[in-house]
Amino acid sequence: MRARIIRSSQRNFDCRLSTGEVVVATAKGNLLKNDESLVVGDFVTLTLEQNYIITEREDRSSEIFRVLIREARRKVTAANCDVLFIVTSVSKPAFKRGIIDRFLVRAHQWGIPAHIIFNKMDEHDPETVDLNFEADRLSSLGVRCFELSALEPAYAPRFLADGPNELRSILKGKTAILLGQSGVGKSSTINFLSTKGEVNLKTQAVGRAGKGSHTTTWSEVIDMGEFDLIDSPGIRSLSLDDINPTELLSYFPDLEQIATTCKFSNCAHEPSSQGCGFNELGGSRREQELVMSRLESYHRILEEASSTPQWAKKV
Ligand SMILES: Nc1nc2c(ncn2[C@@H]2O[C@H](COP(=O)(O)OP(=O)(O)OP(=O)(O)O)[C@@H](O)[C@H]2O)c(=O)[nH]1
Ligand SMILES: [Mg+2]
Ligand SMILES: [Zn+2]
Repeated sequence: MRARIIRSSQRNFDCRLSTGEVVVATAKGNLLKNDESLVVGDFVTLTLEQNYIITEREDRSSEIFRVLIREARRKVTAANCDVLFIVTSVSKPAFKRGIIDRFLVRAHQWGIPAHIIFNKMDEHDPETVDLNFEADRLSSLGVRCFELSALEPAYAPRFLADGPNELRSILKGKTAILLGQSGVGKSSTINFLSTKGEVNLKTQAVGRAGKGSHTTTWSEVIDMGEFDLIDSPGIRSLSLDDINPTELLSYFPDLEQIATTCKFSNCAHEPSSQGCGFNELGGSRREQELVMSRLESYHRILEEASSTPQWAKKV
């Protein structure tokens, strides 16, 4: 019978059957040869002997992974996600634009469409985070931005077109994974989206320094009725040192397009670069700032990606 892995711990897998019932299964030995070969989100075939055994894993439509350069392999942490939501907080932890751009690079690498959730809008200070600026700088990428307060069910968007209702409507029939720093409210957002309150994931206050408490420790699939959400542990920092620097610009399609206007194909896109398209941007001052803020992220990540030797990245 067909099932979906919703949690895993060492060699035991919690699997959800089509009836909604959750059973514990172990896996046939050959499925665990590489220790990451069964992950949350995988669809599998189960047989019932003395207990449930996973005999087969279906091909994946997508993988959330990271390249372990020292071990020259991919570490997959979740499978079959249709869309990913980068959850950010506009209060504590402090909003970090760079993290959004980093996750967008990953989303491109994984081939999964990404959207942003601006959470904790009940504590928003317009002087600190300009939501319209943040949304406009990503609009050409097809990234949608949702504003919400996971603790205030009635919160209606004040700055952007999309709020909780639009979020619910694009989730129907899909599997979405929530990613972001610890304490931004990933688990709270999932609790909030369960309209009947049937989901009650553990959450924990952000510490004095504005840092999350790393409350969620393992990824798991949450059955939301009309859709599946994957809760994930908050990250400390999102390293991109496994990215090939020569490919980085292709993960910034908005910048890549402008770069085609640079006079030299090996242009470094620095303020001193001759004939660089980024130094001759048209449009309003604000439009230029939107682009330059993306270019700044690109340069930061490029520096990091260039600090790791190339031979280490052939995975
Ligand atoms: N004011 C306010 N607080 C919120 C909101 N959403 C979440 N919080 C609080 O922020 C804290 C962290 O929320 P969590 O849902 O545990 O955050 P998380 O992203 O799941 O964190 P990790 O599991 O550690 O990665 C909790 O104390 C929540 O009550 C919100 O919209 N407004
Ligand atoms: Mg959590
Ligand atoms: Zn250039």
